[in-house]
Amino acid sequence: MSKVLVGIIMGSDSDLPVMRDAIEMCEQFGVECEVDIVSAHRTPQKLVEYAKSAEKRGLKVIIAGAGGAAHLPGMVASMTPLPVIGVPVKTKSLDGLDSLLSIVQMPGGVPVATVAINGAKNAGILACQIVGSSDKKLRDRISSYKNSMQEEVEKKSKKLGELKYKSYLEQM
Ligand code: RP5
Repeated sequence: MSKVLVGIIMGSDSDLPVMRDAIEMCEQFGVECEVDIVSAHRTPQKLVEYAKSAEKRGLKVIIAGAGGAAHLPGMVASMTPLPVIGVPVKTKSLDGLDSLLSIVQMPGGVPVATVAINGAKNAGILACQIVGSSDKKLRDRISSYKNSMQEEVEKKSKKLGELKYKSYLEQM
């Protein structure tokens, strides 16, 4: 059994449809992750236990997603030396701007690497990149992912050149 290196937590199960992108990226790069619901406001004790035990349990990075008054990533970051990536989850009332501002405006000394609203995919990639800084094979897998994106865009660019924009749009 491989070691769990990335902890993915979220404030509510309602965040899971967004956070699944982070889980899927870890799976794609072969990085073992654990997934749990930890709420800064509804389960504060669990939050403390999770953050304080993360390093000892062997995690290397934590991804924390939350919406609204999104205190989870910052609170976790305040209690662990591990890097924390915050995912602002889009909300119904304020479109996730509330989540973004709650997560991104950390005071000096307690960083949270904040991705875009609903940017769980990038959070997953970034977590793998952090783990990959000491794992050449993982870095190679990330490089081939980047190369495949480049090839994809080059194909589209060639096709656009051939078809011209109207025909390209018609076949989209
Ligand atoms: C936050 O409150 C969660 O991260 C979630 O995004 C939001 C709403 O939670 P639910 O009311 O859907 O459980 O703590």
